[in-house]
Order: sequence, then structure tokens, then C-alpha cells
Amino acid sequence: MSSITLHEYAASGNCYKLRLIMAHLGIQYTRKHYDILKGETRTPAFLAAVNANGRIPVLQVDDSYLPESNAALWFLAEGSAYIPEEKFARATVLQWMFFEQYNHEPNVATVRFWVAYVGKENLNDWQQQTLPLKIAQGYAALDVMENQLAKTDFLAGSTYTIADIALYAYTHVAHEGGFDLTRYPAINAWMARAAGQKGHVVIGA
Ligand SMILES: N[C@@H](CCC(=O)N[C@@H](CS)C(=O)NCC(=O)O)C(=O)O
Repeated sequence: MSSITLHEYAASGNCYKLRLIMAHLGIQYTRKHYDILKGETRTPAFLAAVNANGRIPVLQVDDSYLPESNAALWFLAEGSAYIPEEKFARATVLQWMFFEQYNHEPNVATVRFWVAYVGKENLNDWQQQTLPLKIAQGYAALDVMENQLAKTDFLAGSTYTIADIALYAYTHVAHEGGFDLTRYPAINAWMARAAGQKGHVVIGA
């Protein structure tokens, strides 16, 4: 039996993805907290031992470290009902996880972080100039999700998978960044279905 430690920051949606899958699967683990606002993932010790990329989450399995939330999600869920067995269905799960990292998280999560954690008044010039574009691109990603979820109960089809976990993490707190989710009925119905899954836990818990 492996020993699992989650190196994390509780308010991070990327870290929440891993707490959520481990709650669904009943996996026991230890939590190690870092204050990212104080640069605690940028120390020489963290960079040398935990993640040379200076970010959390990092899943530690015994003495091995796995950064990147979606890689860790895949590792934890492999062999469970949260990843389909059929080849095309598995690739469809990955499709949404790559979408999350390229189109959704850099916009929806970044806007939330800048607005709710850093504070609009503390943004540097580049961040202030970039904010409207990030908001527009965040809405574009939410539009893509709304389009899919108007057709299927979950992102990769009829069952709840790690694609849903990856995208639920920052979508359900997007309003904290100022995104208006009331305009997305299919996303709201999907979020309620996700929150109703067995073993669901809330972010920050
Ligand atoms: N692609 C990475 C992104 C990780 C990431 O951006 N982590 C943020 C918190 S959500 C972080 O560690 N920020 C602290 C920093 O960059 O110093 C993942 O999905 O795990």
C-alpha cells in the first residue's frame, strides 16, 4: 500500500481536483500546506525536492513526486469507474482535460485568482491590461462547455468522469472572479449533478 501526500493550497481548484477524486475513491492521504501568496512553492528546497516548476498541486506517492493536477487525476483514477475503458471514450476524457488546461484554467482560474485573492488594485500593469481578454476567453470556454452539456449529462458523455472533476474545480467558483454563471443553464444543471455524486466534498474543506 503506497503512502500518499498531497502538497497543496486549499483554495486552489487544481488541488481540489485531487481531494475530490480521493474522496470519491476513499483514498487516505496526508495534506501538506503551502501559502502560494507568500511564495512558499518557490523556495530552493521546494524546487529541488518537490516540483522544479514551482507549483502545486504535487502528488507524492511514497518517495516519488507527480506535479500537474490532471496527470495526478489520471494516476489516481486509473482502473476506476471515473475513467472509461473504451478507447475512444478514454480519449474524449483527455480531450476535455486538455481543453481545461489550455482554454479554461488559464482564464477562469486566473481571473478568480487575480480578482478574489490578489485584488484588482494590486494587479501589475500587464495583469490589468490582460484582465479583459482573460474574462472574454473565460466566457468563451464556458460557452463551449454549455454547448456540450446541453447535449450530454456529463462532458465526456453519459457518465461522470475525471473530465468533469477537472472542469468542475474552477467552474463552480467562477463567480468569485466575477463570471456570471446565471446565463448557463446546462452548466448549472451539470454542477448540481456533479455535487450530487457519491463522496463529493467541497473546495477548501
Ligand atoms: N498546470 C498546473 C498548474 C498549477 C498551478 O498553476 N498552481 C498554482 C496554484 S493553482 C500555483 O502553484 N501557484 C503558485 C506559483 O505559481 O508560485 C496544474 O494543473 O497542476
